Amino acid sequence: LTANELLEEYAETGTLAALPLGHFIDGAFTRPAHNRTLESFDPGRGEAFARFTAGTAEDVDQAVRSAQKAFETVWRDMAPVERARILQKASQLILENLDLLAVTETLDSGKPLQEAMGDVRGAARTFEYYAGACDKLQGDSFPLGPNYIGYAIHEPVGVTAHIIPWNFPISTAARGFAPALAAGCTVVAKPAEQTPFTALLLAKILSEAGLPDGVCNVVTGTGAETGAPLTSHPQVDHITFTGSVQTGRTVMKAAAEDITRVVLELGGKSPVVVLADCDKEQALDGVIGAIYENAGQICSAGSRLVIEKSIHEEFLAELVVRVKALRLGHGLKQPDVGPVNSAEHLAKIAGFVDRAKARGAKVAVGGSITQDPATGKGWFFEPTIVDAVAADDELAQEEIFGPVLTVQVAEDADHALELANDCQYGLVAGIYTSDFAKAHRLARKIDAGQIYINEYFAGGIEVPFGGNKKSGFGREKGLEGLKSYCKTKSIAARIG
Ligand code: TXE
Repeated sequence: LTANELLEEYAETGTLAALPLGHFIDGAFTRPAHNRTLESFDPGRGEAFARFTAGTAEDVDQAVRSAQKAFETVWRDMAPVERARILQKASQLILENLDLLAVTETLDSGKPLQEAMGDVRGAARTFEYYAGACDKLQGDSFPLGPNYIGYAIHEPVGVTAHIIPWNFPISTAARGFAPALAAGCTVVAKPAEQTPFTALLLAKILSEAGLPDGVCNVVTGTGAETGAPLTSHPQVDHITFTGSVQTGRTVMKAAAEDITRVVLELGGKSPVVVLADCDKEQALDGVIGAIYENAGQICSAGSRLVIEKSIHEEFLAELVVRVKALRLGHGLKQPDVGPVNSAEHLAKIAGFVDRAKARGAKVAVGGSITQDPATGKGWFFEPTIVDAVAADDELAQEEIFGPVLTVQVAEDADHALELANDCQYGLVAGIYTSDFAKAHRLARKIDAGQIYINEYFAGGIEVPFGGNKKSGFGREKGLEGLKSYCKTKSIAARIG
């Protein structure tokens, strides 16, 4: 299957029968006996374009058993350098399949093709990074005196479940699979029902890279029928969940039943603090990218601009000019801003803005549902800025997960800090200032898992990522992300 084959079929029929249909279990695509299917939609047109299997608890059980067997018989005890070679090969094959994966991601999620290509390159980089870490998972030794030996080793936790959201399907899959596999764990994943295809393709690519059968399995379906049986399966040893606070709570309760380890990466309402002494161009670019990339559907989107009063009017005027210049369109046409992922999600975003208008909000630009100007189709929301929002307004507190920027005006840096922290979430924060001492003071005091100074989304797979407060707990990425998939065993022996 190539990207061109997909594009030709899509251009001719508007659908894709060529995509894999079925789960990926034990090294092969499998269709369960019942084979009930669901539709996946192209958000850029608002129309169904492909079908996928609606998994059941039975399918999940088959996948978990396969992962359990592969863990015990082949993967746990494989020499780390051998695991490294497979992950490195996977990285290379992901890049060889760049176009196929990116086109599939764009059709399924709606995101602009250039962003999807960035996500696929990021997935390849993630496998490269963790390939390098496989044989460097060193333990420790303890000074117990001459008559003892004390040391600790890191063992893989076992079968890991990965519940994946629709906003970064391949990135989130790679971010979970690569460190889990590097640590010696096996995988059962459940992609979001809106975007099932790239996780399936990734599992197939891993298999082509030499991953033994059963080490990475993907079961598609809804949260209730497939996700819930996976997170409550007794043979699952670790759950990596990325999604909403509400579902995160349900997953944590399921994990509590069996005392299963869990990492929760939930939502955000992240502030971008822009101080009067910043480099204006740098800050304008940063603020635009922070909220309009992926149409704002990013857990770490910079959705609150906290701006120092003395530059508020001037900065906002310039932002509005730039927002008006953003081109909307179908993801395959490489627009500045693509559609949002579903009709329900579009309605949710519009609900936030309509309620704000009813409260008398100052909408500086945008504010309405719209369509692809080329076709009159698709689920689009205008890039929007709502100015001078009070700290207790729902626009400043709730995750909208769309292209809607909330502006909060701060008297000075101290007030900006207060506004930045006045929120239930604590995922990331951006700071724009030319005063490095001020930047680091704020960075220390803002309650968030990661801070970006003078470049929003700075850093890559090397940097640990995760939330504070209602944004969750546990860290992914970096070496800390690898440790999530390990359990430390300490061994102390008397030798004298
Ligand atoms: O999330 P859910 P939804 C936020 C964002 C968005 C809102 C709702 O604000 O508007 O959440 O999105 C699976 N047991 N984020 O409804 O339900 C589900 O099938 C196990 C932020 O899509 O959390 C999907 O695979 N799994 C976020 C995944 O959970 C279950 C990314 C996420 O879906 C399940 C996405 C269950 N009972 C949404 N119910 C981020 N942090 O980036 C559902 N799922």
